[in-house]
Order: sequence, then structure tokens, then C-alpha cells
Amino acid sequence: MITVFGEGRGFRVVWLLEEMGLAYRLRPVDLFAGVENDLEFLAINPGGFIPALQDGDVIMVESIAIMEYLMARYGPTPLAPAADDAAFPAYQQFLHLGEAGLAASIYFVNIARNFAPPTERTSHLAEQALEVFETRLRLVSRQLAGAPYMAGDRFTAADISVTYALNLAKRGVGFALDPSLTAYMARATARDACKRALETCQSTKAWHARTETEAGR
Ligand SMILES: N[C@@H](CCC(=O)N[C@@H](CS)C(=O)NCC(=O)O)C(=O)O
Repeated sequence: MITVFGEGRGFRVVWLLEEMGLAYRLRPVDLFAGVENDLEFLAINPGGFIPALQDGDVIMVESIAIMEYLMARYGPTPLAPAADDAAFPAYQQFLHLGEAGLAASIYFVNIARNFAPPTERTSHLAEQALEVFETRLRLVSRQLAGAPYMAGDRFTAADISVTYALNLAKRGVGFALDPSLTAYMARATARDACKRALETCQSTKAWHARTETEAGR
């Protein structure tokens, strides 16, 4: 049985598992309660961050690497275009840009805005992180000017990667997504597998409900 530890970016993994129709269980990890007493989780990931994956003897962290592992081991799947597919370079680029360029930067803007002491809510570092997010987002917008999805005509795991970051920007820091990005988000997240993932990820679902009215502020 595949076990996903933690939501947050674990939502990407759960969504992918739903798309692929693989059996799994979600093991909640409460970062706000502190993980220092969660010895079972710390045995899986001594770093204490989420998500982590356990699949038999395999233990992994990093949401994008976990998705690549699952698609390679249990594929082939249309979620991952093959290397000789014309869609492959864009797929590969946006799969990683979604985390390394977008989520990693907006994550720290979110921490600064919502969790830092009041005097540190606007800092040079947070401004730099926001600028990194915004400059990388231009690549997403350029892609959407010519195609409905990150890899072109079809939905792939790159869309799972990128939409997680856009959602965090929208709900976490009130980043205003333009109409093209909003339409893209709606298109990608309308999938049944995404809806099923949200039912599994109850903390994420509650966060969506909490931020529904605030998003876009
Ligand atoms: N690049 C990692 C980022 C992991 C990460 O930063 N996760 C956040 C929650 S989504 C976390 O656990 N933060 C608490 C910490 O780093 O201690 C991934 O894509 O999995």
C-alpha cells in the first residue's frame, strides 16, 4: 500500500494517485501541532517536512520527485509525455518550474505575510521571493497564450505542479491571478481526480473553504 504523509504539497501526490487510479492512504501530519512528537513520521522523514511517500521499502520526499517516481514505476501514463514526444520539453520544464520557480518562492511570501512577527511581514527577502514568483509566472502566461495546458494540448503532471503554486499564491497571499490564469486553474482543477483528491485532503479542503471569500483580495 502506498502511503502519503501530509497534505500541503502532498496534495499534488494525492491528485496524481487519483489520476492514475492507484490505491493509497493519506497519513495526516499536523505541522502546526509540531512534528517533534510524531515519531512515526520522523522515522519516515527526519527532516520533518511534508510530503513524504512510503511504498513498500521505498521512502521518498520532494513532491515532484515523488510524482516522477510514481509515473515511472506505475506508468506509462499520459500524465508524463515520453522523451520522444514533442510535448516532453515543455512538460519537463513546467513540472519543475511549478515547484522550483513558483511554489518554493511563493511559499516564503506566504510564511512572511501570515506567520512572521508583525514587524517582519514586509521584508526585503519576502519582496525578492515575490519577484521571483512573478518573473517565473511570465513563462506560464506565455505558454497559456498558445496552449490550454503547460505541455500543450493535454493535461499532464506539469499542470498538477503549477496549479498547486498558483493556488498557494491566490489563497495564501491574495495574489490576483489574471483572467487567463484563472481560466487555466478552473480548467485543470475541474477534473474528477482533483475533486476526489480534495475529498481525501480534508485540511486542504478546509483551507479552500476558509479562503474562498478572501482569495483575490
Ligand atoms: N520542495 C518540497 C517542499 C516541501 C515543503 O517545504 N513542505 C512544506 C509544507 S507544503 C513544509 O513541510 N514546511 C515545513 C518545513 O519545511 O519544516 C516539495 O515539493 O515537497
